[in-house]
Amino acid sequence: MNGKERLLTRAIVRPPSTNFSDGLTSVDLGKPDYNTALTQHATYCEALQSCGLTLVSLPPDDHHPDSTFVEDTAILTSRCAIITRPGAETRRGETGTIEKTVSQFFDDICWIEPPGTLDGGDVCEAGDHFFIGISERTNEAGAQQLADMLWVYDYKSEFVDVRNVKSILHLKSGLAYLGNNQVVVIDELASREQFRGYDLIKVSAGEEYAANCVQINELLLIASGFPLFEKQLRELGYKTIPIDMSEFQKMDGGLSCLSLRY
Ligand code: CIR
Repeated sequence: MNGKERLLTRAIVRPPSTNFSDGLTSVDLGKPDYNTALTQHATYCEALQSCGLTLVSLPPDDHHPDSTFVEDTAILTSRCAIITRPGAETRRGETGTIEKTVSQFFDDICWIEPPGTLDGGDVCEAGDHFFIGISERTNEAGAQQLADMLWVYDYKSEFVDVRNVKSILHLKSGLAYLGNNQVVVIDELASREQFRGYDLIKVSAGEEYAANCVQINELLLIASGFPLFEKQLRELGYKTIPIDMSEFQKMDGGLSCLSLRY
């Protein structure tokens, strides 16, 4: 299933703004430290570069405290780009700069329109197939619009309703596609029929946050501090780069949210 993995060459990133700690969060892990977040973001950017990516770094946006989580604002495929309409109203204004940046690199751009809402964190690309999460942020109209757009570009997609999985904000908070038919999943998603036919790498209890990992070319970015998961991946032959994500975790963010890769 879905053998082809695309070579990634670029990533859009945006460092956290000074008011980063005013962003949305549903977890009770305390207030993030801004300077530590900046350092962690810089380390993340170095890791992307070590995977062979050229960075397009946008200036911090103080009008939008969640704007460092660029992944939610667009879906970048090898055939087209889709500018999202984020589910949280406070995040809608983030897409303007992203659209300008994306239009420098993509000829084919589509937009999610009202009443649809869609966050990039709910979209998991698995070769020519996309899993689209329906969540508190992505509604059915948004998911359907995206599925229709992807179909035009010869991609297949299927919905995964995660509204009853309270431990995750987005689909990709609990799911990652690593290529070669291998999917990382949290327990609560492991028995979903959409993932039948894939080789599942199940994240151990207590390490659920680690499910949001990112395969970039030959390397796999993972959150540090999850030894069971890291061991599991190493044994499967993955070359991992662990990154401290503590300050972003406090704001409900994971590794994938901090970049748009293409
Ligand atoms: C939010 O609640 O929108 C941000 N604080 C976190 C977004 C994380 N994005 C992602 O998982 N793709």
